[in-house]
Amino acid sequence: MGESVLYEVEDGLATVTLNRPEAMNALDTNTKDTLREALRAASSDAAVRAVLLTARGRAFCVGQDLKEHVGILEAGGGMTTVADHYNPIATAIATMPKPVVVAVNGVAAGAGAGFAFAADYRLASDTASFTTAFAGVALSTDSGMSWTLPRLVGQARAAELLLFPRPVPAQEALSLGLVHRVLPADELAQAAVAVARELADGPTVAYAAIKEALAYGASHTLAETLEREDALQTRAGASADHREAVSAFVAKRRPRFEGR
Ligand code: T3D
Repeated sequence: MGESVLYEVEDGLATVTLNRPEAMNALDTNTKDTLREALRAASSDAAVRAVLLTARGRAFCVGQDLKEHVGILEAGGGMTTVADHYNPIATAIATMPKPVVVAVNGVAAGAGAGFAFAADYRLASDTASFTTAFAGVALSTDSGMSWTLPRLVGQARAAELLLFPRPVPAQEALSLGLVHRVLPADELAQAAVAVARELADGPTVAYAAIKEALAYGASHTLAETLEREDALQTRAGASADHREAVSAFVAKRRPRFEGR
């Protein structure tokens, strides 16, 4: 059995691959530890300008490894994994200062769905599905799902999906706004790399500012948001990529962004 999370960086694109296909990429302690550290590495590495999160096998990720979890419960262990893993992982995805693309290749359940919802852009295979799953095992929510899900589908539908967990097929997920694109299974990987590559070659400072502005605007007043937009636009406007984009526009050529 190899590493449960693969991490590779090529030309500014970090690819993080869940690699426990035999366990439907269930999140055991080692997988959660490794995923958290991979995302932290991507976040802090200035050479990384976009992140692609995906998985091997027929599932994307079925959430907490319940087979490991039952052992912890039987041994009288407390629940520390939300603080130790799910919160840092969801935070790393949502606050990554570069775009995060997720390629959902199969079922995404519980925290697995939560990780996908925390990302910036979601592509799904036509064989994929999403289930909140938590209530099915008598849990509430984690991995930021109570924050992301209502923002994606609205409060009423979020409540429905959390109270009555069921696998939502990819096409329905598309119409609900849970994913941006659905592709035939054999086209998913290539399409996801193309999207992630475009973002990795893009204006990284502006992307980080866009992410920060959206997150800030979601929970602040208009006046506060305008003030933050001013600061963020000033930051983006001072970037080399902004100067390059404007020069390229005037010269009628394609810009070449360097991510600074
Ligand atoms: O402390 C804490 O734990 C808090 C943190 C919680 C975070 C969470 O993520 S809680 C939510 C945990 N996940 C679930 O409850 C999902 C449970 N799984 C399912 O509902 C279904 O398996 C799926 C809808 C995801 C997929 O259904 P299907 O029909 O495609 O597959 P299956 O036949 O149910 O499962 C195939 C195998 O995967 C099976 O193993 P077996 O019988 O072949 O040995 C099944 O037990 C295993 N599996 C599926 N989900 C998990 C799992 N094994 C461990 N953990 C799982 N989560």
